[in-house]
Amino acid sequence: MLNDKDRIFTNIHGFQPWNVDAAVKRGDWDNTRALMARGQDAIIEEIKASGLRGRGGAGFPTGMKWSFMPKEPKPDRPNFLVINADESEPGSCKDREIIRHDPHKLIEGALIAGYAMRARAAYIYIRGEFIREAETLFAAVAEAYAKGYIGKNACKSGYDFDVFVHRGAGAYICGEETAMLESLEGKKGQPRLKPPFPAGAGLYGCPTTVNNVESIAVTPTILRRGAPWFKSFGREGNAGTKLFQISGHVNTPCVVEEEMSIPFRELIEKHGGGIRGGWDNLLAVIPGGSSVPLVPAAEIMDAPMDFDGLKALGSGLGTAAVIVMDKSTDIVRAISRLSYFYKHESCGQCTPCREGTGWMWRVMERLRKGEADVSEIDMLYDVTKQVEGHTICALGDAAAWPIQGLIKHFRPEIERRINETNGNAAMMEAAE
Ligand code: L3W
Ligand code: SF4
Repeated sequence: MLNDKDRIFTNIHGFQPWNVDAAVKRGDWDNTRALMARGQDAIIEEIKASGLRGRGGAGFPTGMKWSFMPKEPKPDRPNFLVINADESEPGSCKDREIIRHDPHKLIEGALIAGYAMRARAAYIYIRGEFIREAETLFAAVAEAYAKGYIGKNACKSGYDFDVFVHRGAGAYICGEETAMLESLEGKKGQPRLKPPFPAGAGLYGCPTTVNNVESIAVTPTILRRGAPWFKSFGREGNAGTKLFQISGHVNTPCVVEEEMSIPFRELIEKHGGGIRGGWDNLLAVIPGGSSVPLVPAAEIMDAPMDFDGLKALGSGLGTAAVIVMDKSTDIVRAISRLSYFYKHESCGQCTPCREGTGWMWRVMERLRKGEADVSEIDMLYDVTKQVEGHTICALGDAAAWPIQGLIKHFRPEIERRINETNGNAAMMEAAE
């Protein structure tokens, strides 16, 4: 269980101002030059040793990702850092809070990470709908320039580093790292085939690291307090503290920083105020944002909330957006609504996703209304398997997995609904 003194995001609820003077009082920008003076490779090694894994959904080791960047960039092929602030995953709302209330942690992290990976500049790509957040971020970046923290000779380190804020235009797919790069280049936001990974050929074809806002914002504190401190939280392979976003049928929905691997029940008791109507009323949980499969109540109760614990349940930590559903939830309707979201957000460039998301949503709607035949459940499962793993980016998988989770755990409910509708129709026919 995390004590207040071990929280990285000390202003995540905005009780104090976000501005640079308040941030400095909280410990940000404290002798950043000395952190940089440790040297680029030492910083990367420290982040590797901390066990930090990417906070954007995939959990890729952050230090390792930085180490893929060329150590001697060519003048005509500079290294770039791109920070993914296109937070659009249904249920996710943590990067928004960092930018609203603690933007200097992100900007200081950008400088340190950018320096470590020999990047010339950082581009922060912020979700188009985040209008107030973008205003805050632009203002915070201007403050950092005015103080000499970034720009020429950043923090008097002798290193020149620029930070650019780029606003998105409302497409979920631009949160996929290569679609984001296309969008930054002024093109239509459509994912690229990988490999090459951005580390080999990213923004304008140059070596690029794409990291999530939270991954970057925690790095200054890790360096100040040390890798062993960060690693002391969570289980092996799942280190650190984490921003959990608890929404849905709990008594007190919130964004909270907790120790990784905290059991689900403890997380909800301590921060979510318990389940609405009591624990017996819990139906299921989507533990990592809409792209990961749901987990039924009985299975998640004692599960450690981390990458490996949730993977073992056939789901994932994702962005740690914990969506709680009680027994009043129409679970088939909920998943059907998610299917509509993925159909709507598909960029349309590959056939299994463009056509498959539409198919999946239409069959989900038939199941929701109880109009389908029972045999369509297996047919739908087949379609999800034809989409999964056969697309350019992970959106195809993300559209398939929630449906697979529904069929795996709630098949009797789907069948009940179909039988009830058929039974009602038969009764009506007999009555006529
Ligand atoms: C160099 C290699 N780099 C992997 C890099 C890669 C990327 C990172 C992870 O999807 C997931 C998705 C969503 N050489 C490399 C390499 N990399 N191998 O590591 O890569 P990957 O492919 O495992 O994941 P991804 O395509 O980045 C991200 C899931 O996150 N998600 C949340 C999404 C949330 C948002 C939001 O709200 N902003 O988008 C939730 O589950 O479904 O599975 O950087 O380049 N050999
Ligand atoms: Fe576009 Fe979907 Fe293909 Fe991703 S999987 S590239 S969103 S069509």
